[in-house]
Amino acid sequence: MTEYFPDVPEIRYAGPDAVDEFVFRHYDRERPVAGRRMDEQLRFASAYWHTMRNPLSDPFGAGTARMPWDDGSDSVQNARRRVEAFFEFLQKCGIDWYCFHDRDVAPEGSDIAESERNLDAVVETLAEAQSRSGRRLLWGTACLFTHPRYVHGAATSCLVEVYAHAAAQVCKAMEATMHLGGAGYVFWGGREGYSSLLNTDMKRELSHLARFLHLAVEHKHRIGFTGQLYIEPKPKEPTTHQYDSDAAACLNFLREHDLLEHFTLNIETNHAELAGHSMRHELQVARSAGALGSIDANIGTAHLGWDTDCFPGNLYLATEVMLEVLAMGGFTTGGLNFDAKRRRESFEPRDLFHAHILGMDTFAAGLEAADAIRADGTIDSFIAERYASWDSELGRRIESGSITLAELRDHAIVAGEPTIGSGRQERLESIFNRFLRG
Ligand code: XUL
Ligand code: CO
Repeated sequence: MTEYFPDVPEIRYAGPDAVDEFVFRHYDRERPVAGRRMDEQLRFASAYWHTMRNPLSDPFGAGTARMPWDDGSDSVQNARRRVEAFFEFLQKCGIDWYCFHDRDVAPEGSDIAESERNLDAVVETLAEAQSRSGRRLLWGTACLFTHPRYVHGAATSCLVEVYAHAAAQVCKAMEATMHLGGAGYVFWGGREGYSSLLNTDMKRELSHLARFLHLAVEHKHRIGFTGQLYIEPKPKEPTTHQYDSDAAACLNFLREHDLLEHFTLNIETNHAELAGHSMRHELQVARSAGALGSIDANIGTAHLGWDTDCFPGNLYLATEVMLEVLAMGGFTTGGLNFDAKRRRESFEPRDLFHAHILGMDTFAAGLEAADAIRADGTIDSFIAERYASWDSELGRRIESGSITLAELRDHAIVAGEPTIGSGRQERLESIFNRFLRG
C-alpha cells in the first residue's frame, strides 16, 4: 500500500519534557482524567475540508499547500486517493474521528444524479477505510455555500428552486452520514443571512429556514438516522448578517419555531470571538439551555476581525472549554473537531501533523488543568459562597416564585442596607493560572 506521509512516524505520548518533533507531551490517550480515558473525554476529530482540501490560498495569492497525493483534478479516483491519504494521517496522528461536507469528499457532478453517484462512490471508500481502521465520523454536513446557485442563500434563498436543490443536497448528505454511522449532522448557515435589508424579506427567509429544518428532522426520522442534529452559530462571514449569529440567537430561533428538542449547538471558538463573546460565554449559554452538543476547536487571531481558523494553541482558552465540557458531564455525541487550517506559510505535509499535535496537546493539558481546578474546588466554592445569601429563606422564596414585589419592599425596609463583598476577580485569575502547565 502506498505510504503518503513516509517521513512521519506514529505520534506517541513521550511525557511533558519531550522535545522531539513528532510526539505528544500531554495527550496520553489511555490515561484516565475525570473518570474517563483522555481519548473519550476529548474525542478529537480532524476536519476533511481543512486537512485534505484547503489549498492555503488567501485573497491575494494562490494556494501554497503541498499535497503530493492529489493530482489536482476533480475526478472520483483522485477523491478516493485523498481518503487513503487522510486515513493514514488520522492513524499516524492517533485521531479517532473526522467531519466532512459532501463536497469536500466527492466532486459535484453536472446534475444532482451525477453528484449523488460521485458521493456514493467515495462514501464506499470512506466506509472501507473506517472499518479497516476503526475510525469514525463525528458529523457530516452539506456544503450549501460554495456553489454560485447559493449566492442568495440556500434555505433562505429568494428562489424556491434553489431551496429545492439545497433540500436534495441535505437528503443525500444525511443519508451518507447515516450510512457511515455518523454520530451527528451539522447545519452551519453558510449563506443564510443577508448583505442588505433593501432587497431582503427577513421574516419570510427565517420562516423558510425553520421549515427547512423541520423537513430535515422529518427526513431524519423517515430514514432512521439516530445521530444528533446540531446548529453551528456564526455572526458574520460570509454574509454581513448571519441569521444564526450566536448561541442565544440560535436558541431563540429554535424555540420560536418548535425545533429546540431536535437540535443542540456546535460551538466554534472563532465564531464566538467574531460575535463579540468569549468562547466560555457561548458554551455556557448553550450548556445552561441543555443544548451544548459539540465543539469546533480553533481560535482566531487577536486583533483581527475575521475567521482565521487557527489551530488552538491557547492553553487558557482550552482549559476554559474543558471546564464547560466537564461541567456538562462530558461529551455524548459530540467532540472536539479541529475546524482549523495551517497558516499559508506552513505548507509542507508535516505541518499538518505539527498543527494537530499542537491542538491535541493543548486540549489534553487543558483537560488536566480543568480537572485539577475542579478537584481543588476553590473557584467553585467561591462562587457558591458568593451566592450563599440566595440559600436563605428569602432567596428560596424569590427563586420559587412565592413572594411579591411589595413583600420584598417590606423586607428591605426592615433589613436595612446590605453588606456587600468583593468579586475577587484578580485573586481568582491567580488561582486559575496556578493550574496551567503547557
Ligand atoms: C465555517 C465553518 C464551517 C462549519 C461546517 O466558518 O465553521 O466549516 O464548521 O460547515
Ligand atoms: Co466550524
